Amino acid sequence: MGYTIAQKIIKAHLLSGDMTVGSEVGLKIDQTLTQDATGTMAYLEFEAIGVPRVKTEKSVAYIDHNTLQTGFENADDHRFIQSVAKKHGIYFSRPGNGICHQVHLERFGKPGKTLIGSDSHTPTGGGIGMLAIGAGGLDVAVAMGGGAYYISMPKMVRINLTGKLQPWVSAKDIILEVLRIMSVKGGVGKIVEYGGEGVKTLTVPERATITNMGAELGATTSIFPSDEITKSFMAAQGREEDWSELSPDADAVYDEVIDIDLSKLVPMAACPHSPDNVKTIEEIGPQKIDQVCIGSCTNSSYLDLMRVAAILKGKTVSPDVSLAIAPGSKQVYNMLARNGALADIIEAGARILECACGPCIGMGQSPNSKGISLRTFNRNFEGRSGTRDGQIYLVSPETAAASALTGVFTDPRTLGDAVDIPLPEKFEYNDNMVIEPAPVEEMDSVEVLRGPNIKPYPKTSPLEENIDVPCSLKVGDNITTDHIMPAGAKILPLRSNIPAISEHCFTVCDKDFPARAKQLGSSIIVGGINYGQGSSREHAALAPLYLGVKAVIVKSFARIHRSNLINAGILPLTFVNEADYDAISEGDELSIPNVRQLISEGKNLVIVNKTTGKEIPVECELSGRTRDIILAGGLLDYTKQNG
Ligand code: MIC
Ligand code: SF4
Repeated sequence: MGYTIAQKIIKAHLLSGDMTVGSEVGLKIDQTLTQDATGTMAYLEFEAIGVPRVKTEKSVAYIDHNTLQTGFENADDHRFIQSVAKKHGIYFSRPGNGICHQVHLERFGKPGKTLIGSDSHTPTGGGIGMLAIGAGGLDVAVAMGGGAYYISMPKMVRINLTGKLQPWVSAKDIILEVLRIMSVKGGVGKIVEYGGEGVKTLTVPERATITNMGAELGATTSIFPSDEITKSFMAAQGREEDWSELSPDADAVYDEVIDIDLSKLVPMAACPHSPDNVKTIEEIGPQKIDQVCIGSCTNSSYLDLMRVAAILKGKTVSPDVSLAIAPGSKQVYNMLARNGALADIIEAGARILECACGPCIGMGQSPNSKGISLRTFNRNFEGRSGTRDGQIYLVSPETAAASALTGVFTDPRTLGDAVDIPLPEKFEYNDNMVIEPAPVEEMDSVEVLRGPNIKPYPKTSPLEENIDVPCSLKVGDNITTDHIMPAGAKILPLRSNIPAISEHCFTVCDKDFPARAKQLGSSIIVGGINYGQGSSREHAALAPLYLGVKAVIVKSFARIHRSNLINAGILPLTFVNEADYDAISEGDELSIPNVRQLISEGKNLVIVNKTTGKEIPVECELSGRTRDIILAGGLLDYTKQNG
């Protein structure tokens, strides 16, 4: 039996386990990336592990999220990351160089290699045939120290692309179609591989848009073959020697196959407040809009912005629309500046932002009250834009630009002849904004610079014998990490200060939660399906840890968040019978007798609801390794104990 692309890479990097679906495999990690919002914590954890120099082939620290500097905090964190990177062998991508995923694809990614990143959109690297996976900061710290990265061996889904996109239909519309078919939880426990004749019609930036937003499926990752198109992209980046070919075996077996005829797709949008709430632009109709934002790691490539510039050229943005554009990288920005496309964009009235995440993570450009905002981004969770009642629609750059001109939802196919933008023979690359680490002989003398906002990792303790605590919060289905640990310009500067950021934990759902949890001392949270979807931020586990949360009981978890809970030493429990969700109310006194012993023996647990008397069976699927992590009180303690 042959192998899929992902299985080939896993096989070549397998350090432990066998490749049976659902069992735990340990992978050798070739490359890591961090961004600043998760990076400070990841490097504090790396320091705590105590390895002097990274053991990966390449580790890069990017500054792209916390670039709005309204106080000293973000600048202090950037300085810390720069100095810690220099000391420990990590390349540092300065603020202004661009969004981590875009820059990594352009300058560092290599087909066939493994990459983990402390950001859920790390799968962007799948666009050039990398096995690129989003992870918690602590997992990245361990991998930088030479440790394996563990995943549960995923099922393989093949998305068979046939035909060719019609003019004005975009790669974004392909991934929106996949989301429509699979939903935001359809990819959990799966790797999505793209194949078929249609792949040859897609450029690398288009493939990267698709693998990037594969994160919204809940998938472990997404991947494209590495072919002649990949080769010419890499050659145009001056990196042809980094290219290698990668395709599935002819007899590779997939657990699921989905066929998509590209020629049948039309422009679409993900409607509020979920990336899988997909409708065609035609179905939505010519509704009035207030704002358009173009950029983010999904759609800010040279190709995307050249198309946008061509649409805007010689026109003026509708008087009722605010159009903001953030190019994905310095390379993209520079090329637009040199070839005049930037002037076309400026002339049309766009508000140009620095190349960073910006509005995507609520760092500015929050829309007006109830404002309808069309964005080329990947997430439209409620409140994420910074405006609680903002109505965010996720669309292609073509739909975004066309609508910015008319002031209403506009199908770009109404614009007439499509613009044909070829990829350049050579991109204008220049790594002058990437600082190399200090040579080995100088690393000891590098001083790590810490600001006053940088506080240590929260206190942990080994799993207790019994848990006897109340339920401090009960939430519903599809809770995102943006609910658990909101981001935005006000809260993101607190990412390196867990006590301070914890004051915002779950406040989107219940503004009294932090005070209540603190007053209770220890407690349990109850949730529904797909709990913790979205971001990789381990703060969504560290803040609850700080607030005394001992266990989270849900109908099902999203992958990265579940492992972040384990890393933080919080028990991730699932109801054996989903209906038992109704058997716990907020305020109920809960007891898990003999929890330490039962967990160490690998047995299932029973929760006793002392308020109602009901016994509730729950599961805690842990491998030998994750069981030991939970018993130790989290991955940091486990790693320190086990070297
Ligand atoms: C996001 O898009 O939600 C983020 C901000 O990039 C996060 C990381 C973070 O919260 O710092 C992610 O996707 O992992
Ligand atoms: Fe940045 Fe948005 Fe991409 Fe997250 S999804 S990495 S915030 S651009």
